[in-house]
Amino acid sequence: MSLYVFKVIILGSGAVGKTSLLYRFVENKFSFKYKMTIGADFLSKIIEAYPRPGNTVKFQIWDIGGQERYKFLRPSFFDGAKGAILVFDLTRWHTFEELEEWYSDLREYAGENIPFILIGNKIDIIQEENKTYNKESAELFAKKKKTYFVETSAKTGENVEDAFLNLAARMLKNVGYK
Ligand code: G3D
Ligand code: MG
Repeated sequence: MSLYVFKVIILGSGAVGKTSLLYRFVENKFSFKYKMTIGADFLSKIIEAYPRPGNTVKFQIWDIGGQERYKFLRPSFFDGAKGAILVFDLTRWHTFEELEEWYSDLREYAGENIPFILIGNKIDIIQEENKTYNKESAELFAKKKKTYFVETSAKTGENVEDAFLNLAARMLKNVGYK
């Protein structure tokens, strides 16, 4: 039995659902009243490690607020991160385009080696309104960077746990867990 503690950072433009995804994962709730961004603090959650049970992973997930505060907090935000989640909003394509910048910050401040996953959030709206989006581009972005793309909904909870489990597996692999 081992306990792995991993700092994870969640990145993406405003209103893509970062805080909501965190809240869904940690509390299994979605609330329209939950508007606060956690800022320099973090939320923790312990999960059974994938792929093998017996080991546990403790996520310490750091959320970030607006741009200005982000720039100010940047060094401590990235420091010691072992994994990252890049989020865009499936209903607002510019938030996908903005990911290149978040990605380059990730590589510059957290290092070339830390694993990340790509989340397209708000799939419930796409489904409900029969919308489409440029899925090929999202998949290509993930493929080029050798990672995993998943559509989630913080509102319904769809794929949220999956996304975090996938990241846990990548972080464990990255620290040499077999
Ligand atoms: P942020 O932390 O990235 O800035 P928030 O984003 O988590 O604050 O979410 C921004 C808005 O999107 C919120 O709406 C939130 O309820 C909504 N949202 C987040 N995730 C989802 C989702 O998966 N589906 C739907 N339908 N909405 C989502 P409000 O109106 O409260 O500002
Ligand atoms: Mg937020």
